Amino acid sequence: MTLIDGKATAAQIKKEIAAEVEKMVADGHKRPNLAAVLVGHDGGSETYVANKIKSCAECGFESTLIRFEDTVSEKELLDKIAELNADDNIDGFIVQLPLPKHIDEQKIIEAIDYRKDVDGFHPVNVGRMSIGLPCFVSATPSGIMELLRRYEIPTAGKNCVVVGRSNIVGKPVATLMMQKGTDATVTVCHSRTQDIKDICSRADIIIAAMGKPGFITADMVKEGAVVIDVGTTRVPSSETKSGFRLKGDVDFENVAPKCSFITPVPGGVGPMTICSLMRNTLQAAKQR
Ligand code: L34
Repeated sequence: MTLIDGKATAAQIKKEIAAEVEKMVADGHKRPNLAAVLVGHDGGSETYVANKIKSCAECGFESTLIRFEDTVSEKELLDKIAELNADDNIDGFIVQLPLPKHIDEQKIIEAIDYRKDVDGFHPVNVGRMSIGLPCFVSATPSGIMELLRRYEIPTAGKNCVVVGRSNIVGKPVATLMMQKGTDATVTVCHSRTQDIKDICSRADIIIAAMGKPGFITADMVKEGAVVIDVGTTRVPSSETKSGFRLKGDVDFENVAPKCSFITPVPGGVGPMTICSLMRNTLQAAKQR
């Protein structure tokens, strides 16, 4: 069993990005600048956005954090997005999800200029990705693909089962896995799927992205399978200072011994998500 080290891989990629940025700067270009909009004080979002801002510094980027209370109106948020769209200093920006219930997430996503949409959530980017055109690919799916590439995990003709059908992970990662060049045979399972255990147990590659801690158990996993765990749910824990710990969608302890490759939580897909965002931001800066 090989443990896929997302943290180390992300650190390596950030070094590569930083080297490229220093070259750009030496050539007289300005540093890439990423803005992040954070609404409210959700614990997970706070951590993820803080990690993104920290990664900007590691990559030699400028960053701008814009905070709103969770009472912000949709109009105020849309006004800020219009401002960021027009701001020449900002190469790309994200609006961290989830947003409070009174705000229409889709409306927010569609207000972002797709050329600055480094999250790759805008329908233009999603559409371009789905037909294999250059675009911003959303960060979690592209981080997963990068891990498969860097660990030289074969995908062509393999049975890949994606569990979860969200717009930000399940759907795009299924699309990427089936694309020419990757060539997996993809099955997507979700909450209404029948015989999910049977389907998973035939998979060469399982990508678990439904946000149900410990859902994928050892009896669902074939001997020698590759397991990618996208879940990061906070569960109560008496063993940590914070009072919680992160748990993936995979019952790691019992599944890992059966796998050829597996990602841990934390330290697997999470850090790669952030590093893909850095890559997209660099690309945005180059394109402008
Ligand atoms: N707009 N919203 C927008 N873009 C995104 O790309 C995200 N996502 C998801 C939630 N909402 C978003 C993230 O940033 C999930 N996500 C994310 C990012 C980073 C990490 C996890 C999820 C991460 O850094 N995970 C670390 C542990 C962090 C901790 O200590 O809590 C890990 O090792 O898994």
